[in-house]
Amino acid sequence: MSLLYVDGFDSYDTSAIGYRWDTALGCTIDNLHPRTLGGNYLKITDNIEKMFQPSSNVLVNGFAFRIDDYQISPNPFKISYYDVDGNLGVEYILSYDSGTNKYGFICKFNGGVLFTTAFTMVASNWYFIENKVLIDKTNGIVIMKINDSTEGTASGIATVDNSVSLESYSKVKYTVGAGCYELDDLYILDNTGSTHVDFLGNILILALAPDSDGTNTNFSPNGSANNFECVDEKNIDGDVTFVSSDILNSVDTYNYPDISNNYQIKAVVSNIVARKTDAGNRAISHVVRSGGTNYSLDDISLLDNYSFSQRVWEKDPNTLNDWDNTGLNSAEFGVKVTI
Ligand SMILES: [Ca+2]
Ligand SMILES: [Ca+2]
Ligand SMILES: [Ca+2]
Repeated sequence: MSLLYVDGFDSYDTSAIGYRWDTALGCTIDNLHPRTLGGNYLKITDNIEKMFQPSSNVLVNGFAFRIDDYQISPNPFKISYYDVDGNLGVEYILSYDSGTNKYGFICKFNGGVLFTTAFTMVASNWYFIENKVLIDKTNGIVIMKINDSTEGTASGIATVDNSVSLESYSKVKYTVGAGCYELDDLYILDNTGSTHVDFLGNILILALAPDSDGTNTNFSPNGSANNFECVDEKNIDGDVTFVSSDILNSVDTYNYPDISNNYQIKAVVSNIVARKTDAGNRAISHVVRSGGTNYSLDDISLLDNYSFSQRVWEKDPNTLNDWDNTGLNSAEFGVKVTI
């Protein structure tokens, strides 16, 4: 694993935030202040948490950030990490400089200030914030970038509680103490694997929904005539429209709209919401069809209730190279019954 989670907030509505995030209070999917393409973003007035399975002691988190309504408070907006035992790790706290009317971040661990960034941000503008932590009891490193420029760094420091069982973080929390803040184009990665092991830089996340049935239609459509019409809605509709199968190795794949610009594609991500109705264990895998071959990933055991899974294809499995427009535009994505 390298990319642990990505979210452009364009493929679901406020009602589905709970599928993707572990807790969310005072959060909505909003589009009043679009950053650029993919204009929906997450608006936070309270807090939101994401848990993940760490595979290393390096964590990088990036997201577009807009200060919509700043209010003076000890912690108006902060990014907090938690280690695998639940102890608070490094925090980045938004701060305001009244002399220049600009904003920056203060990086803290265990009450001590590790660094203060340059104060470069103004309210109502989008910025791309990235922070990296090397998680270590004595030799940790913290770095923060704003719009690809390193604005704060510290090293040779503790970034994890001395008693922690494993030097890794497993949760990030964004908390608003006062005001309103907006996030978009968010990624979280560790440094395992060989593709994305460090800052991605200022990225954009595009959302695509299925627009026709692909090569594989082994599943049965329920609630709409065609398979893709059962899984193309933004507002996840539960048992109203869905595709289903109880046959091992059934595959459904869908076509997606072509992207016209010549983007440099860092990864392609597929998102599935699924459940089982069997009493026993049933599992699915995410599938991509590229170059005429179906490729599937790990088995994901299903629950009785709908649950969300996201898988990342950092390379085109057909070429083993970075995705290009041609490969992506002809690829199909879908689902397979594996248990
Ligand atoms: Ca977006
Ligand atoms: Ca549906
Ligand atoms: Ca296509």
